[in-house]
Amino acid sequence: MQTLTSTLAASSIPNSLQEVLHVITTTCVDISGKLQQGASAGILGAAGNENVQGEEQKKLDVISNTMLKDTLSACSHVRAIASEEEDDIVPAHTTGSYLVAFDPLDGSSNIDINAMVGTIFSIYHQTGENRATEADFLISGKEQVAAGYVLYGPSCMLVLSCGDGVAMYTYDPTEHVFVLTQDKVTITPDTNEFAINMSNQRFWSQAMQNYVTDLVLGAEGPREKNFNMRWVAAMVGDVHRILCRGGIFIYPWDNKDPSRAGKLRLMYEANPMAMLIEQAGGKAFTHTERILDIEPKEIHQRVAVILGAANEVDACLTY
Ligand code: AFP
Repeated sequence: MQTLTSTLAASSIPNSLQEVLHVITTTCVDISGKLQQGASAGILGAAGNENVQGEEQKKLDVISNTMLKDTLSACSHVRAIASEEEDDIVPAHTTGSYLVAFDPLDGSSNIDINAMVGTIFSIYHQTGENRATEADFLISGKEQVAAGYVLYGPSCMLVLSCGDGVAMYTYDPTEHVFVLTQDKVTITPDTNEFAINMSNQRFWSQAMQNYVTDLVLGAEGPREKNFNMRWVAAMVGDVHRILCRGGIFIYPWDNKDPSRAGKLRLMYEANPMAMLIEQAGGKAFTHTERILDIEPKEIHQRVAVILGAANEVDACLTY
């Protein structure tokens, strides 16, 4: 049996990065435990405050964020963290070599209905010994040394890339280990499945409306094949489905709030997912550029996201 620990130990990944990954994954197992307790522990529902982006925080958003912040800040290899639930970056150790950005609980509207949620993370290497500032985090996604997510579904899964493909691990609660259950994950370039929040259709650009209209026209339309639609309302769930059986996921720009480039956050949603998708042979773009090439301007920046099966992303971009 190959486990996360044994596969990392057999790789050329530096021990320091292995330790950071160990901290993230063991904390996520503890978050999974909290999620399993759910209503019985009185930890469902709203926390009664908003995050920096004006979104209502759930109790479990706050709990997961605190757990990851505490454990990562205690790890000597971590220079600083950035989180969806923190207004500013949190400096840790000036001698640490890694910056970690994370969404502690993606899809938090799913928490109260006992549906899929996950933790998304992105890791950068940094040299020097300065006290970290926000500027240190403003690095394009192609510089990530590792990215992944832990999915809290019927089973708890870790999906990870350290720049050499994508591996999936399933947590075995009896042995307390992540077991390697799929290596070298690949996304087939063609698909007949798309994921988009259709209720926003009237707010999209005309080009995006035309693209989705053609998908929905199916075999009778210009695409000449039928498409199926899925929407988990947690990017982590939609991306996981695409890594398992293909598809395209889109959260486009819309004119509900034209000042926002999109709903999803670049640093701890789009970038780590783009790395996983590209490492699995797919593509990840905004309307105009490759996500991993974007030079971030601030840690909570938003972007439009079009990712998944390579040929379908290309087809979408032609519109
Ligand atoms: P929350 O984590 O705030 O619930 O948002 C989840 C998310 O950022 C992303 O994971 C989903 O794909 C998307 O929002 C869902 O958005 P809709 O509310 O438009 O379905």
